[in-house]
Amino acid sequence: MFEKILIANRGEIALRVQRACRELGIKTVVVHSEADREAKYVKLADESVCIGPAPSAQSYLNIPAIISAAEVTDAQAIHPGYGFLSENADFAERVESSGFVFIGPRAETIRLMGDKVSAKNAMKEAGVPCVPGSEGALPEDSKEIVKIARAIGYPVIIKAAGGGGGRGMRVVHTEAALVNAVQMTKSEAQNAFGNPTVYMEKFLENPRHVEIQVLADEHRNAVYLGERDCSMQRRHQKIIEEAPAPHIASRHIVRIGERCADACRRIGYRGAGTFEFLYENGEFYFIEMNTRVQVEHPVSEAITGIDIVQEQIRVAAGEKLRFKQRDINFRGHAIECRINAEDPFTFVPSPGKISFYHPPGGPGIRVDSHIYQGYTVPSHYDSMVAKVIAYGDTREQAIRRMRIALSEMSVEGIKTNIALHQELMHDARFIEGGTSIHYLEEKLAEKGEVKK
Ligand code: MV4
Repeated sequence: MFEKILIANRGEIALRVQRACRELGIKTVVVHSEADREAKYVKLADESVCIGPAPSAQSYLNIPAIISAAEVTDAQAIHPGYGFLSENADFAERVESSGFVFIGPRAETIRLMGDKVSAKNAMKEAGVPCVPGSEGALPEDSKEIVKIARAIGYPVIIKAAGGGGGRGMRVVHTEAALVNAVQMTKSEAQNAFGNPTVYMEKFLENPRHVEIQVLADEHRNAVYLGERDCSMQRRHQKIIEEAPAPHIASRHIVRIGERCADACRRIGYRGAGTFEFLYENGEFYFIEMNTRVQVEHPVSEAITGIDIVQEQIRVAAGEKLRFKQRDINFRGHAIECRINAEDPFTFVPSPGKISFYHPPGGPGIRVDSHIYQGYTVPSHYDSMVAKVIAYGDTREQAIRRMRIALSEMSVEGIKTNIALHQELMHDARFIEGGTSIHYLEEKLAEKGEVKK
């Protein structure tokens, strides 16, 4: 096992990784920007290194500074967390070529999944069901493009190979709009990602976002840790995630989960990963794979009892997975609410000093957060300040516990979205379960609180 790990991230996930390291008896180095110098998790680490000024381009994305920090502190491995450099194949490569272990998949795998066309091809080949669409990239010839769209049937969606997470997409409803839409998406893709490659899919009008968590080692062992429903989102920002996904029979999860684990073995996947699916009319359609630990990993930890971050570290050190699929039992229900420092009506970020903080607690409640009374939420980064995870034997119990937790929780001095979560925990459609990716935006539009 490693003796010392460098954590190349900030906020709650830097603390989360630190806790996993501590439990494994591993020393930690936290790198931080000038804006995060006073953060408590920085002081809790065994060592810390300032890697640059507040803007992430000069700190959390500064590859040479992070590698140097690993060198001067004698760390053996680097955990990238989520966001920032976590899915940057060049970073993974630089980490490994500098003699450190990258806690994540091989650089080659990150690159394969980063290109959405090659990711989809690889998954199709591995037997994972995908959204019907073009065979790989769209050709140049307009007539060919029109033919492909006719075969798929309208509406279709044009997506950039370099995109993902909602960036670089355009829905097309008619043949008249098609060729121009492809040209526009290509030129935007060139500007945004330096890659004009686009592909086409059938546009699913009202799907849910259901993802499968996997864990794999270097010895071709792979398991799935069930699914998460992440449909409750606004502008591609998830705000509530839960596991299991309401109203999906477990035999369907077993079938798709086995496919994902099998795909991991075939491509030689290593570490934690997520297969993202759209779920509509009882079918799963693969869209993208995430090659990092995700924000919402705690709900899967809650229903399986497996510490995903510790397992990431173990497999990065070359260990074999300590469990087979048959050893994994799914039990109970977990819901995560992302608490953001933002105006609950306009969604404008609300950084600043936290004048009072009282976190919730009690049976089945977990809070993953780096904040404390007196902490100043910097304006330079993501607005998420805490995750509240409620676990119960049933979904109803998890909801009841979440309501209590939200009512106990108090964050003053900045605005937060706690009131929105409290409202959603009493929303009839949420309580019913199984709402689509459009539900939250429709609800907010009805309330007249969305400024477009
Ligand atoms: C789609 C889709 C409908 N049909 N693909 C958006 C994020 C990116 N990961 C894929 N996305 C979508 N792809 C087809 N063929 C609808 C979305 C989508 C979406 C997906 C997941 C979660 C939230 C979303 C919000 C809007 C659109």
